[in-house]
Amino acid sequence: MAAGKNLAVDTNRLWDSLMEMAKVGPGIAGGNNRRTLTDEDAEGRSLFQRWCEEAGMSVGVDRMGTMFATRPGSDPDALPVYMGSHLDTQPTGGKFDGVLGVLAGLEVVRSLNDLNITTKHPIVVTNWANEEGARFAPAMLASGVFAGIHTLDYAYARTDSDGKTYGEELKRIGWLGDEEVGARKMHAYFEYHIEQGPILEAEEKQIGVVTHCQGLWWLEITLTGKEAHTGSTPMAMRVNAGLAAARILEKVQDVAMAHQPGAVAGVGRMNFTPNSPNVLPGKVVFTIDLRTPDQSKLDSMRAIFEQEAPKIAAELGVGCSIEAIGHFDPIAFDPVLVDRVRTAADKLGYSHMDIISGAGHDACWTAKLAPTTMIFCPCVDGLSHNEAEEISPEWAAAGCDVLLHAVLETAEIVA
Ligand code: HGY
Ligand code: MN
Ligand code: MN
Repeated sequence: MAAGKNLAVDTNRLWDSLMEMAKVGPGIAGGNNRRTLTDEDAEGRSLFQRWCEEAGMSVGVDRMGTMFATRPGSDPDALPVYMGSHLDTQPTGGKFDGVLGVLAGLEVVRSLNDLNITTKHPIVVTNWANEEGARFAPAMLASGVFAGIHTLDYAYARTDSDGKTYGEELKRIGWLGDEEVGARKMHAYFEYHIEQGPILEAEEKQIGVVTHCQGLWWLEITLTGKEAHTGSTPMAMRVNAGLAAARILEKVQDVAMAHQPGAVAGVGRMNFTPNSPNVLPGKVVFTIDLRTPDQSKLDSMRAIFEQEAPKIAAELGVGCSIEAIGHFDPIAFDPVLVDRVRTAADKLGYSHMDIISGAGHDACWTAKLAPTTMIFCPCVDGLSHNEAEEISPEWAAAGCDVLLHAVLETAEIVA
């Protein structure tokens, strides 16, 4: 039985939930600072759990702290259809990155309850732990363990800038669950997300039919120089890790431009030690973020830094080590599910276009386990990872309607 095209979610209820969650871990400029495994994250998790239970769902938690809220189906043996994203944010994050996908999943369930619809497959709404990787690198850590990319021990040992480990902090906030990570099997996975780029708004499209996600490398570079007085040390006697870092940073821009079209590269975090204004750094650590949908370009950009960064450092007598702390190759999402998203947008009369995701998502890892795809809505000026991140209630609801219909098509309405 197909869902009638008038089947829609409750825009105001979805928007109210987004605004309610935005009050948890507020930023300093209207966005959010709800970094993973902080007390604010714990508060957001409890709010989400309460809402799920009020909607009649049971909530399970795995040993990475990922939350799974289940709405039963008529066939308990049928593999569930999963929806989800993440409630953790960047330190200067917006109100919608990740949160929209989790709360839209909740809104789909709330709407199914209102309409008294029963599906054959159970439906699960997921809050993946530590998608952002801002506090504990790499990004998509919990879904990476779920997909067998990382071990649990590796994940538990990841440390934040204060030296606290993921495992300790998960226990401290009381969200260490008992489910084995990755034991759950999926019939399909849908992730609804803001585009985090300018294309849909510029093209005046309401829905992004996400066909692929670009590949990524995170290369952590550690440069070892010699601490010395910035005033009294002659220039010829310096072993200047800061200068080596500056030259490599310049190369990041050059390499991205040399791999156009479609490549991007940047550095968002750099730490100097001892980070004192009149001490030349003994150590500089920074992460190079390389991305492109083109596999050969992705491999080429990484190879250039593996060769060139040590050379640049050596010219200055500076030591250099490189650790790949994040990686996934370009992902093609499931064509059947992609077409269901496109068909749902058509049925609902929403304008849409195919699009490749510039940002990484937990869907990149679930795609290795089960048929997976994504839905995008536009965001104002394409801005994200910024407290001014903004969408409209209408944009939020349009994508949620498409999610509702694509999920129903996959979970099969029985009554
Ligand atoms: O880095 C990313 O693309 C995602 O926002 N974690
Ligand atoms: Mn996200
Ligand atoms: Mn993000």
